[in-house]
Amino acid sequence: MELAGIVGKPNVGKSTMFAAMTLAPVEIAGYPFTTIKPNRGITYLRINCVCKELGVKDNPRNSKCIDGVRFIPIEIIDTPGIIRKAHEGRGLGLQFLDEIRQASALIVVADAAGATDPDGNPVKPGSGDPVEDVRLVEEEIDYWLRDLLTVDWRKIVRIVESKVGKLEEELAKKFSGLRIDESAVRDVLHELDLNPSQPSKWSDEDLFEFVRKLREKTKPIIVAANKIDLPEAEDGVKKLKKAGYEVVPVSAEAERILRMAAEKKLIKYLPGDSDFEIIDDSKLTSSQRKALNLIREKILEKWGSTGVQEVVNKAYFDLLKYIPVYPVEDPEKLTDHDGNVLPDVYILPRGSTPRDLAYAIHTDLGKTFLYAIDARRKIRLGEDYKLKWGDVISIVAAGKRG
Ligand SMILES: Nc1nc2c(ncn2[C@@H]2O[C@H](COP(=O)(O)OP(=O)(O)OP(=O)(O)O)[C@@H](O)[C@H]2O)c(=O)[nH]1
Ligand SMILES: [Mg+2]
Repeated sequence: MELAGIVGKPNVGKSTMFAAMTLAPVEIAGYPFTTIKPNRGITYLRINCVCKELGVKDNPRNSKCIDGVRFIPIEIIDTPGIIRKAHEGRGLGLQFLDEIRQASALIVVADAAGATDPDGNPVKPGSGDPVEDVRLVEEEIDYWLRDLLTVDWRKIVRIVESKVGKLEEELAKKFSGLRIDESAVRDVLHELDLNPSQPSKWSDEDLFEFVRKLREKTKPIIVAANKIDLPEAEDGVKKLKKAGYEVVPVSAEAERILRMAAEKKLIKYLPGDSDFEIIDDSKLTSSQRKALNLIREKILEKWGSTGVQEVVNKAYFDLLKYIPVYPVEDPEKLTDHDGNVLPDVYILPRGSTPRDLAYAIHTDLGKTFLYAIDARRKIRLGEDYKLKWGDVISIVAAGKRG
């Protein structure tokens, strides 16, 4: 399952967003370092399911389908707050970043309302700088990566300069636990024009620049500009966008309230919806009614949604450019071997082929892959066919169909 990490300065709303995404009961409080250990949970990407277009009733297995909306699970991790010099041990340090080494994307939560100082202490809204919230986190992660590399740097230099191994290979080996491969390493070495045969000549700045670029390439970030329910956030969102970040305006607290109200069957609301429906008005207390009306007026009508669903959707579908694909065994009935209609959805990087899909389902299926059928058009696909958004694919493998 894909993994996304939530990182950020203390007290910006990381755990609130995590709670809204997962409905897990986690600690939330208005002071720094409330979270001291990472929280893990499951959240979902939201897409329009192909069941509607194909006019079938589906029986999802690895995902959920609610009123024609498909929800695809991903793993999400909420982490403790990061402050400047965390890599030197300030605050809670950075050890906990080990837990998000495998993340495909990072969600950096910023306090768009500027209601916290650089250490996460509450201040008058509008006085904190949300752009600094993101920069400090990026830089601390870069120091963390640099320090990881520094531990083995002399060994790597020796291996490379005695021609026992190549720098690309050694660096890729070093970072393989971080989902960083040799081609990413090679690209960065090339872009920065760093000499791969004499790493002993690299300066400290070269090393830092190298990990910075490597991080940008392999762990793209999306900024969740939180607290848009506060008026000061409007300016903060603008500043973050101007700084060039991929920004989603968010109210984690509003999403948490809506999700909990939906869970209690007080309202009809799916994550990512632009409005909700009150199921039975007589069941609401007057303060609940007031809170819901405020959310509708101040967030949904103004910003289009609470933004929380958009954060993960944008990370996977825009930033990482993944596409959803539906594998089926029977291309006529669109079922698996148990007769479930459109049972599964997989998300794959754009440019993936049916063989890549087979490997994503199971290594054995990848190895025995023969060809694939486009179940919509009922045609056999060529070896180099690039999968498209919402493709329904039947894989034919040696010895079995899967
Ligand atoms: N106005 C507003 N406040 C929010 C929002 N989301 C979270 N908060 C508040 O921000 C404070 C911090 O929330 P947490 O979720 O604990 O923040 P955190 O980033 O996990 O904090 P640490 O675990 O200490 O790093 C709490 O008082 C929340 O109620 C939001 O969307 N709007
Ligand atoms: Mg927290």
